[in-house]
Amino acid sequence: MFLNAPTYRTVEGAYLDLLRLACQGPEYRITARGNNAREIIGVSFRLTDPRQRLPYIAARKVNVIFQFAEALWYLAGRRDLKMIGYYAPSMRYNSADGITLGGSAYGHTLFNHADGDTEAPFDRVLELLRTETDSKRGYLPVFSAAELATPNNPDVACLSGLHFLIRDGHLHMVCNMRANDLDCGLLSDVFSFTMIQEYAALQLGVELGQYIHTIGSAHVNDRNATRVQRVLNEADVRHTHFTFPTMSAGTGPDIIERLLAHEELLRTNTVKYGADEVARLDLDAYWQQAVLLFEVYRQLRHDLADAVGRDVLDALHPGLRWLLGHRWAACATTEGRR
Ligand code: 5HM
Repeated sequence: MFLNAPTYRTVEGAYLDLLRLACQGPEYRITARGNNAREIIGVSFRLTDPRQRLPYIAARKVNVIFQFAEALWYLAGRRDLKMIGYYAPSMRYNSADGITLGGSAYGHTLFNHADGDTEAPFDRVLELLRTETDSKRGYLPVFSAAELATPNNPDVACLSGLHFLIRDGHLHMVCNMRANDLDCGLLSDVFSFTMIQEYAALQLGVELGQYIHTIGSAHVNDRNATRVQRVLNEADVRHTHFTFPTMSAGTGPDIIERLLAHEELLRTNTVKYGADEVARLDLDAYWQQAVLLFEVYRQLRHDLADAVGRDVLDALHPGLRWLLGHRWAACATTEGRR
């Protein structure tokens, strides 16, 4: 009987198996909005340790700076292109007005009150779960029917909704996606959504539970086929793993706001931070890591650094340093490239 989603401890195992499935036996070949892709309909997986949200595969070159930026952009309930477009310039193409994102600004939908309400859906769901712990109603819809009514909508939400369930003192989350690009979208989506789950668990004062990811259209675009093959080849011969740390207990809206104030100063090149200065900031060690990542990106983008400051790289978690070293030559340290 295989009625349950297959279980993995880390996102890396699920990601690799989905790529294998799409490459070895795609159910369909599709062409949608100009993209040729291999597709499987209706897949899911379960992560028992949703904190292990990063894969360590050199051929994939994950952009962990963007991933942190996107997770924080969501948690802050934002939709401005100004911030997220700095970390992912291609997101400009999804913006109808060049100023904001639409359906894909999931945090804007989750963390701001909807028309006709005075509270954000996220806060409503937390309130519900505080009063009826076993509730099945902790659902946060993201995709909206109104998106279908906009002609040539460049940005229709791929995330249908997030479902929070507290069972045995753990916050589990089921994520429903109408569509997911297995190579490009899945990793940053799982990264951000599990950060939202961990953030919610902290607000509720419960343990982090399992993460279940379900996809309607799971696909790999043909233009990414060569890279996907390189990823699978590497996975056959090499395994690297770093343990991702636990989000700090005090994390809440105040910390996110303070952190994003530093992010803006770095993004606009108004400040430069050495590792010592970051260590003295009004943020705990967990979130200082995000500031260090934004300082790395400032050096890459504004200073056009050939070699990012060694103090900043040394202060980073070894897993983050490994990912940076495989993405940008300017971040490669002797132990960063193995
Ligand atoms: O034509 P459509 O709206 O489905 O194109 C959006 C593409 O971006 C799809 O390939 C979808 O799977 C991918 N995507 C993703 O995987 C997009 C977003 C942004 O909403 C996302 N994950 N978060």
